Amino acid sequence: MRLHAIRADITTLSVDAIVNAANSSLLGGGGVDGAIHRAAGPELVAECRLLGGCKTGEAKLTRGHRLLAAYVIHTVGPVWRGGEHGEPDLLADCYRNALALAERHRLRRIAFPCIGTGIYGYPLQAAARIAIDTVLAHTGTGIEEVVFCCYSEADLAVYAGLLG
Ligand code: AR6
Repeated sequence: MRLHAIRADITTLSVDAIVNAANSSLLGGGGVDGAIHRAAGPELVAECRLLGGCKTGEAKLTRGHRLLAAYVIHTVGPVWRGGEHGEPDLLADCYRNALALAERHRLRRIAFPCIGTGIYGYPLQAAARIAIDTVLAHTGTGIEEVVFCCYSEADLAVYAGLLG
Protein backbone atom coordinates (compact mmCIF):
# COMPACT_ATOMS: atom_id res chain seq x y z
CA MET A 1 0.00 0.00 0.00
CA ARG A 2 1.39 3.40 -1.00
CA LEU A 3 0.90 6.11 1.62
CA HIS A 4 1.59 9.78 1.05
CA ALA A 5 0.60 13.30 2.06
CA ILE A 6 -0.13 16.17 -0.30
CA ARG A 7 -1.50 19.68 -0.04
CA ALA A 8 -4.67 20.01 -2.11
CA ASP A 9 -8.37 20.72 -2.22
CA ILE A 10 -9.74 17.19 -1.84
CA THR A 11 -12.59 17.93 -4.25
CA THR A 12 -10.08 18.14 -7.12
CA LEU A 13 -8.59 14.67 -6.63
CA SER A 14 -9.09 11.92 -9.14
CA VAL A 15 -9.16 8.84 -6.90
CA ASP A 16 -11.69 6.05 -6.44
CA ALA A 17 -13.05 7.64 -3.27
CA ILE A 18 -12.57 10.78 -1.26
CA VAL A 19 -13.49 10.73 2.41
CA ASN A 20 -15.78 13.39 3.81
CA ALA A 21 -15.46 14.68 7.39
CA ALA A 22 -19.22 15.00 7.80
CA ASN A 23 -21.61 15.44 10.70
CA SER A 24 -24.08 12.82 11.85
CA SER A 25 -26.94 14.21 9.73
CA LEU A 26 -24.91 13.66 6.52
CA LEU A 27 -26.82 16.61 5.09
CA GLY A 28 -23.87 18.94 4.64
CA GLY A 29 -22.11 21.59 6.69
CA GLY A 30 -19.02 23.78 6.59
CA GLY A 31 -15.36 22.93 6.08
CA VAL A 32 -14.48 20.06 3.81
CA ASP A 33 -18.07 18.78 4.02
CA GLY A 34 -19.39 22.02 2.49
CA ALA A 35 -16.71 21.98 -0.20
CA ILE A 36 -17.52 18.38 -1.16
CA HIS A 37 -21.27 19.05 -1.35
CA ARG A 38 -20.72 22.17 -3.48
CA ALA A 39 -18.45 20.33 -5.89
CA ALA A 40 -20.56 17.17 -6.08
CA GLY A 41 -23.81 19.06 -6.72
CA PRO A 42 -27.27 18.68 -5.19
CA GLU A 43 -27.50 15.02 -6.17
CA LEU A 44 -25.13 14.26 -3.29
CA VAL A 45 -27.39 15.56 -0.54
CA ALA A 46 -30.32 13.82 -2.21
CA GLU A 47 -28.47 10.51 -1.97
CA CYS A 48 -27.33 11.27 1.58
CA ARG A 49 -30.94 11.78 2.67
CA LEU A 50 -31.56 8.09 2.01
CA LEU A 51 -28.80 6.95 4.39
CA GLY A 52 -30.40 7.74 7.74
CA GLY A 53 -27.41 9.64 9.11
CA CYS A 54 -24.11 8.29 10.40
CA LYS A 55 -22.87 7.78 13.95
CA THR A 56 -19.49 9.07 15.09
CA GLY A 57 -16.77 6.70 13.87
CA GLU A 58 -18.99 4.99 11.30
CA ALA A 59 -18.69 5.34 7.52
CA LYS A 60 -21.23 5.38 4.69
CA LEU A 61 -20.77 5.33 0.93
CA THR A 62 -22.32 7.44 -1.82
CA ARG A 63 -21.50 8.12 -5.43
CA GLY A 64 -19.32 11.13 -6.21
CA HIS A 65 -21.80 12.66 -8.67
CA ARG A 66 -20.08 15.72 -10.23
CA LEU A 67 -16.75 15.02 -8.49
CA LEU A 68 -13.84 13.40 -10.29
CA ALA A 69 -13.80 10.80 -7.54
CA ALA A 70 -16.28 8.03 -8.27
CA TYR A 71 -17.37 7.70 -4.63
CA VAL A 72 -17.52 9.63 -1.39
CA ILE A 73 -17.04 7.84 1.92
CA HIS A 74 -18.75 9.89 4.61
CA THR A 75 -17.51 9.52 8.15
CA VAL A 76 -18.07 11.52 11.32
CA GLY A 77 -15.14 12.42 13.52
CA PRO A 78 -15.43 12.98 17.27
CA VAL A 79 -15.90 16.47 18.66
CA TRP A 80 -12.74 17.15 20.70
CA ARG A 81 -13.63 17.44 24.39
CA GLY A 82 -10.11 17.22 25.86
CA GLY A 83 -9.21 13.70 24.78
CA GLU A 84 -10.64 11.72 27.70
CA HIS A 85 -14.01 11.02 26.12
CA GLY A 86 -13.03 8.25 23.72
CA GLU A 87 -11.88 10.65 21.01
CA PRO A 88 -8.77 8.63 19.94
CA ASP A 89 -10.73 5.39 19.47
CA LEU A 90 -13.54 7.16 17.65
CA LEU A 91 -11.12 8.89 15.30
CA ALA A 92 -9.35 5.58 14.60
CA ASP A 93 -12.78 4.04 13.91
CA CYS A 94 -13.31 6.65 11.17
CA TYR A 95 -10.18 5.51 9.34
CA ARG A 96 -10.78 1.79 9.98
CA ASN A 97 -14.41 1.86 8.86
CA ALA A 98 -13.67 4.00 5.80
CA LEU A 99 -10.94 1.59 4.67
CA ALA A 100 -13.13 -1.46 5.29
CA LEU A 101 -15.95 0.11 3.29
CA ALA A 102 -13.58 0.99 0.45
CA GLU A 103 -12.32 -2.55 0.38
CA ARG A 104 -15.82 -4.04 0.33
CA HIS A 105 -16.53 -1.97 -2.77
CA ARG A 106 -13.20 -2.75 -4.41
CA LEU A 107 -12.01 0.86 -4.26
CA ARG A 108 -8.23 0.95 -4.48
CA ARG A 109 -7.22 4.62 -4.27
CA ILE A 110 -8.61 6.67 -1.42
CA ALA A 111 -7.95 10.19 -0.12
CA PHE A 112 -8.58 11.33 3.45
CA PRO A 113 -8.87 14.89 4.73
CA CYS A 114 -7.61 15.63 8.27
CA ILE A 115 -10.82 14.31 9.87
CA GLY A 116 -11.92 16.06 13.03
CA THR A 117 -9.14 18.65 13.08
CA GLY A 118 -11.12 21.65 11.83
CA ILE A 119 -14.46 22.64 13.31
CA TYR A 120 -14.41 19.60 15.64
CA GLY A 121 -11.12 20.73 17.19
CA TYR A 122 -8.98 17.56 17.33
CA PRO A 123 -5.29 18.58 17.72
CA LEU A 124 -3.63 18.00 14.37
CA GLN A 125 -0.44 16.26 15.52
CA ALA A 126 -2.33 13.70 17.60
CA ALA A 127 -4.92 13.18 14.87
CA ALA A 128 -2.25 12.68 12.20
CA ARG A 129 -0.51 10.05 14.34
CA ILE A 130 -3.78 8.13 14.69
CA ALA A 131 -4.56 8.50 10.98
CA ILE A 132 -1.18 7.12 9.89
CA ASP A 133 -1.02 4.34 12.50
CA THR A 134 -4.55 3.18 11.74
CA VAL A 135 -3.95 3.07 8.00
CA LEU A 136 -0.65 1.21 8.50
CA ALA A 137 -2.38 -1.30 10.78
CA HIS A 138 -5.03 -2.00 8.16
CA THR A 139 -4.50 -5.61 7.20
CA GLY A 140 -6.70 -5.85 4.12
CA THR A 141 -5.05 -6.25 0.77
CA GLY A 142 -7.33 -4.40 -1.62
CA ILE A 143 -6.25 -0.79 -1.04
CA GLU A 144 -3.34 0.30 -3.20
CA GLU A 145 -2.95 3.97 -2.37
CA VAL A 146 -3.90 6.19 0.55
CA VAL A 147 -3.52 9.94 0.19
CA PHE A 148 -3.58 12.21 3.24
CA CYS A 149 -4.97 15.38 1.71
CA CYS A 150 -3.91 18.38 3.77
CA TYR A 151 -5.50 21.75 3.22
CA SER A 152 -2.72 23.86 4.75
CA GLU A 153 1.04 23.87 4.42
CA ALA A 154 1.27 23.55 8.24
CA ASP A 155 -0.83 20.37 8.24
CA LEU A 156 1.23 18.93 5.41
CA ALA A 157 4.45 19.61 7.35
CA VAL A 158 3.11 17.58 10.29
CA TYR A 159 2.20 14.63 8.04
CA ALA A 160 5.48 14.84 6.16
CA GLY A 161 7.35 14.76 9.48
CA LEU A 162 5.46 11.71 10.71
CA LEU A 163 5.69 9.84 7.42
CA GLY A 164 9.43 10.48 7.26
N1 AR6 B 1 -10.02 19.95 0.92
C1 AR6 B 1 -9.26 19.32 1.88
N2 AR6 B 1 -9.32 19.63 3.18
C2 AR6 B 1 -10.16 20.63 3.54
C3 AR6 B 1 -10.98 21.32 2.62
C4 AR6 B 1 -10.88 20.94 1.26
N3 AR6 B 1 -11.61 21.52 0.30
N4 AR6 B 1 -11.71 22.24 3.31
C5 AR6 B 1 -11.36 22.14 4.61
N5 AR6 B 1 -10.42 21.17 4.75
P1 AR6 B 1 -13.51 20.31 8.97
P2 AR6 B 1 -14.17 18.42 11.14
C6 AR6 B 1 -9.74 20.69 5.95
O1 AR6 B 1 -13.86 21.46 9.81
O2 AR6 B 1 -13.21 19.07 12.04
C7 AR6 B 1 -18.50 20.42 9.01
O3 AR6 B 1 -19.37 21.49 9.21
C8 AR6 B 1 -9.67 21.58 7.16
O4 AR6 B 1 -8.65 22.56 6.98
O5 AR6 B 1 -13.99 20.32 7.55
O6 AR6 B 1 -14.21 16.92 11.07
C9 AR6 B 1 -19.20 19.08 9.13
O7 AR6 B 1 -20.52 19.13 8.63
C10 AR6 B 1 -9.31 20.58 8.24
O8 AR6 B 1 -7.91 20.29 8.19
O9 AR6 B 1 -14.05 18.91 9.60
C11 AR6 B 1 -19.18 18.86 10.61
O10 AR6 B 1 -20.23 19.56 11.27
C12 AR6 B 1 -10.04 19.31 7.81
O11 AR6 B 1 -10.46 19.56 6.44
C13 AR6 B 1 -17.86 19.44 11.04
O12 AR6 B 1 -17.54 20.42 10.05
C14 AR6 B 1 -11.26 18.98 8.62
O13 AR6 B 1 -11.94 20.17 9.01
C15 AR6 B 1 -16.76 18.41 11.02
O14 AR6 B 1 -15.60 18.96 11.57
